[in-house]
Amino acid sequence: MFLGLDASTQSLTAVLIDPISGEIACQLSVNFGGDLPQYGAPSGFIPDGVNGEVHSNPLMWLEALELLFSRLSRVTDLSKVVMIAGSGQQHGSVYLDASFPARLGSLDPAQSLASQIAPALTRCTSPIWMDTSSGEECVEITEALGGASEVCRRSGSIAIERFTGPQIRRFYKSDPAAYARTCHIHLVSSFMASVIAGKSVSIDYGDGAGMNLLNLSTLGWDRDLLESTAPDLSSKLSAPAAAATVQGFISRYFVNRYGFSGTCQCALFTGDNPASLVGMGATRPGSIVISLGTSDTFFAAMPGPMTDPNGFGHVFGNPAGGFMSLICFRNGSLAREALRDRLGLDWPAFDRAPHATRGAAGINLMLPFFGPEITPRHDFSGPVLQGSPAFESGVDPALQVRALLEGQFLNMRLHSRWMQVNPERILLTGGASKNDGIPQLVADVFQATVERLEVSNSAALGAALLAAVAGGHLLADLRQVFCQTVRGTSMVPEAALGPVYEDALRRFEVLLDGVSSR
Ligand code: XUL
Repeated sequence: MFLGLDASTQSLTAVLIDPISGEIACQLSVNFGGDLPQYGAPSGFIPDGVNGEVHSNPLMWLEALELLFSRLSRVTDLSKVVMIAGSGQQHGSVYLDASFPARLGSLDPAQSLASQIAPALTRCTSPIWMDTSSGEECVEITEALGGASEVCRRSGSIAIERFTGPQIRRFYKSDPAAYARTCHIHLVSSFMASVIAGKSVSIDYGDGAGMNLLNLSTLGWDRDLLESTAPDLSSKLSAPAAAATVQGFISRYFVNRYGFSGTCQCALFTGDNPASLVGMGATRPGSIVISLGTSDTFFAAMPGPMTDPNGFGHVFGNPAGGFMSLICFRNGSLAREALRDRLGLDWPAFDRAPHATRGAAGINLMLPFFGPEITPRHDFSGPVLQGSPAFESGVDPALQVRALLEGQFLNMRLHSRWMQVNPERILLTGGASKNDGIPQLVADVFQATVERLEVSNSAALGAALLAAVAGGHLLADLRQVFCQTVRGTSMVPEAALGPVYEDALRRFEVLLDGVSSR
């Protein structure tokens, strides 16, 4: 059996697959807020950060790993797992001193991971992808490289606040002594893989491309980007490598504590979005994936390298080879949750709303941003509404729910134009894709057929498939078995709504331009 783990913003998820029988043997999650309330991170990050800082506690991720393995060991025989791979929320970083490899190599199964790794942390919290604090550092890196287009040409993205390079620079500037003590900088993905492999492992091309440090032409760290980010940075990063490269046997710690076999191996981890591309069976160009998570992401395998002239889109390594494009929207579930709470609805009522109001005359517009947004970049302090009095006053909550969702997908349509794809088929994944209301709305806004896969944990499934690939299975065979769309659930667009949403898109753009230029 092959185990895939996904360390996302709000939870750590395991998917265990058996490629021979074609079965998913087990799926389990640990929710950081619900299962580990002692870390004070109800949504997986430490609330109330100042100056745009959003951090998380890496020890919480370690404790979640132990809880997940102990739950898994109760329902399945972990000695049957032959390979583990995984994914992590992208861009988040972990800072460790010279003792990290030795600590990993001599973990005592009688003590917890968190207590044994904690002394190696040179920064006790980890900036994650929601962090917008490194604007100044982005400007400095951009100037040092001679402009945004040069940073983009090399790394696939302009300098972006949440990307790891600008975050590293901010750490170096704010605490140079702690930076100097740091000998290993890891992404969430490579940190978790290192712990499982019992040694400090590499960063893969998929997640590494989210750092503003990887040169996409050479697939090595870019010397000029490293130098303009922080001194001596190359010595703190291990050489990048392809996802699913086998790293060696699992640490004895997990063999002794949770019953894994000593011959179980560990492969490199990747980012959650690249893993999701694999889990959705979308590693070849042709389909667009929309993932509705804490952040919403819009991504696709790329036929050739192409960058976003407006700087919102990114190019990451595709774990199956080549590249993928990605656009991230910060106000994903965060905005849906905020509106649900503001209107006093529960999730079932929220999911029914777009269905109930389908075909309502006229499109009310909502700029669906309840906090700072990265696509487009703007410090929104709340949504902007334009429409009928019943809509603006909120007397009919369903109208607002519908406008929020329409606004989210119109914003996606607007900001994915640079990809020059007119998707005929959209694969939808993530919690909010389960009921029919939202998928039908996506089909109508994009005028494309929307399909869903059986497994909603697409990143963890993708990681499990990558583990199987590392173990010698062919991705094409695995895709046939594990990435089938659910029959009878595809949503066909209503053609009459095509011109309606064309018009809504134009009005949305005008409204957004007016607000952004203020
Ligand atoms: C992608 C991004 C988020 C995180 C968290 O660039 O920032 O999607 O990967 O899921």
